[in-house]
Amino acid sequence: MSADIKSKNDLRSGFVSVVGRTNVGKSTLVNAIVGEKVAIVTPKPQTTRNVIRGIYNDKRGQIVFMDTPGLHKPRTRMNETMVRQAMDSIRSVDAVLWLLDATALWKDEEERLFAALREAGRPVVMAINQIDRLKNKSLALPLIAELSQKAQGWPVYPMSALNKADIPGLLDLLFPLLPEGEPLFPEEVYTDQMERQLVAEIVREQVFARTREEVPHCAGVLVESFHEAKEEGGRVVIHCSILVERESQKPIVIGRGGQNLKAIGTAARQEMQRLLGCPVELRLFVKVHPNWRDNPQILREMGLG
Ligand SMILES: Nc1nc2c(ncn2[C@@H]2O[C@H](COP(=O)(O)OP(=O)(O)OP(=O)(O)O)[C@@H](O)[C@H]2O)c(=O)[nH]1
Ligand SMILES: [Mg+2]
Repeated sequence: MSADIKSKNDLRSGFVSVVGRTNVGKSTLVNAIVGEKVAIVTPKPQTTRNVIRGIYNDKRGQIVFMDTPGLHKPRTRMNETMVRQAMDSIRSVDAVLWLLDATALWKDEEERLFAALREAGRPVVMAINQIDRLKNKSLALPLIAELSQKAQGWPVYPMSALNKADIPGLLDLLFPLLPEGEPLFPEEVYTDQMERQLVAEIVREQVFARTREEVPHCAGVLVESFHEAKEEGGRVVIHCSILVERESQKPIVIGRGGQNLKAIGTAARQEMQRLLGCPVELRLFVKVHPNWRDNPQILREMGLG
């Protein structure tokens, strides 16, 4: 057997679902591990709405991380789908990375997830994230002890997704949990998302950043058209609708004199240009669609069906 073939047999590859309560830092962590912006991140809960794959490679093999919507109490069909997708993911993966919040360790969501994980029987790593937000580092010790007691053998790893130095130790815990095998995706692929989905998410991130209270949660983005550049160096023309649920939300998104929508468009266009590597013409339309989050057809169009 040649050395080359032997080294290939030593590779490990598989799927790791990243789960946890909403807002604990799952998307931040997946982006940090992959080294690319796979998923949008905002300070608001319920940011991630569907399962997004972010792919990490090193000489040990490949981990396909599945960033999932955060667990919360769902009040619409869309939110039910979000939570269901996250819970379903734990049965089909090689290992689960459960992210917890150092400043609020254990709530109802953790209790439910714990029961589901024990039933699913997949290997689990528990990571206590946002450890940097503790006033004193020594405060982490009782949290680790508390979780270790519950965990029944699952490793407990304190970390901050904002601290790159914490990532290698986490990967060391995950790789041994994966089966031996060749990478599942080519090395240059870092996500499974299509350009259209990435574009919709870029707009949604700006809507989240520039609206408050219930408005971001009631907003969704549909890519109405995406026209490739006709010639080399030409511009991509993208039309997106921002759906809101009530008439009163429309002027909030648009802002006085259209200023807010303009800011959303400018920031989103700049990021699209970086992503696509060419000039982008972006048109945004704000539409009222009562209860779209309970509308199966719209949810399917958004990939949330
Ligand atoms: N201080 C600190 N902030 C963090 C850390 N990880 C994430 N955050 C912040 O927490 C907020 C939520 O992060 P996300 O990555 O969107 O959280 P999420 O778990 O993906 O949230 P959902 O998609 O809503 O479930 C953002 O403002 C992040 O910048 C961390 O380790 N330390
Ligand atoms: Mg997220």
